[in-house]
Amino acid sequence: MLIDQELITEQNTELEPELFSDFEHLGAYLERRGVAIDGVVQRVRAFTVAIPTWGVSTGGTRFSRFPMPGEPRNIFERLEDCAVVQQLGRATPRVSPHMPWDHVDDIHALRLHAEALGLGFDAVNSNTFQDQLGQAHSYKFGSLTHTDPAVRAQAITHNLECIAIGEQLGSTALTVWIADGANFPGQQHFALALDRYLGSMREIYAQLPEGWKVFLEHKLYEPALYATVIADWGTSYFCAESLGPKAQCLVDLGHHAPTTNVEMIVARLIQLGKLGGFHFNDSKYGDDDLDTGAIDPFRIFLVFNELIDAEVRQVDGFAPAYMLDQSHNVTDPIESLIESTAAVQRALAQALVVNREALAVAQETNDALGAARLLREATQINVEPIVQRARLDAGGAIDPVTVYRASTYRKDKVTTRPAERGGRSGIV
Ligand SMILES: [Mn+2]
Repeated sequence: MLIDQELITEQNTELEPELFSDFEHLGAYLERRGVAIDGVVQRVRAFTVAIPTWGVSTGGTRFSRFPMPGEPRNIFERLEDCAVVQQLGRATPRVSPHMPWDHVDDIHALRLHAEALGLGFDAVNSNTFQDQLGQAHSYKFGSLTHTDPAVRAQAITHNLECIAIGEQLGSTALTVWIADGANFPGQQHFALALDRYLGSMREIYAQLPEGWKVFLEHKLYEPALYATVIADWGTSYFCAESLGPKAQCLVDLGHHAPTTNVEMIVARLIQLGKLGGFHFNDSKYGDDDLDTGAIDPFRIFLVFNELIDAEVRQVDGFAPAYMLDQSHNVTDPIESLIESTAAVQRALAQALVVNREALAVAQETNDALGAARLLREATQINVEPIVQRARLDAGGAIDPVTVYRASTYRKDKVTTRPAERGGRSGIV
């Protein structure tokens, strides 16, 4: 255990009387509304969200990165920090690696290291948006959609290597996000670029092992600032549908124009049977990669409202993969990941207490205000005791950030992890 279990127990013992009192009160309130609180706690407890290995390092912007003393310097140390998030919060048992950032020669040793920390591996992310040292061809003008077949072949090979590594790590999915696009009108032939993408993806798709999925992650803009090949959910859906049943769409909340109705995209992809999963984060202006729930918790709730609706309707094959994808520039990433996990759990709990029968009646009878009231009421309920109880029952901390701050974890790491020069920013 990376954080002294005594410290957790001590803090929990102190906070339990207040939590149990709040929980009882909330339970009575929910019971009057026809909701059994224990069922909601069980659902929140069963919910897990993956964390990205790059999320535990300090992020950065185009301008700078301000590394935090004691931050992890390699995948083994990144896994340790991920394990702290899991030990305190108990909702993040899997990590999503990024290749080649997390590459090591001994993949088996990496898997064992993760297992020893109580962690498993989620989707493997390929990286063809930057050049690596010694790489034969540059991705400056694209990767899977590049005009030169040799560049495309190199990008395909990298994705196949990611699958091979993923198989050794126990992963069952590959996430593909490409930065390919254009910065100038006329620079790229739109149709030919998309054709080349599909051609490349078909070769990757053909090598997917049994039981695997490939998630196609779309993004409106950046680094291509005029046109991006896989810019929106419509293009993503078309590609996933063209590729076959193992290909699904991944929704990164920050990868849309600021006013886009993301929950409606979620509903559409559910209806079309192509919702593969999420990268949760929050934003105010663009792909800000801020902490989930930091800016607009209502939007996260509305996304979960669609997810629970799909679950209640038992939509065939509905099993999205959940992950956080954030850039922690000014906080301790461990604290941000703990808080963001709680924000997702809170949205889930609120979506679970929506009176769906009443909502269906309001929708069928065109009671616009009544429908809106039902959603608003759910978000006004303080579900914190449910989230805290779920964490406590799972062996975590009632107040994980306070326990973390009371520990000497980061302070110890400042000594044992002397800073290295350079380092990457890690935003995808
Ligand atoms: Mn993402």
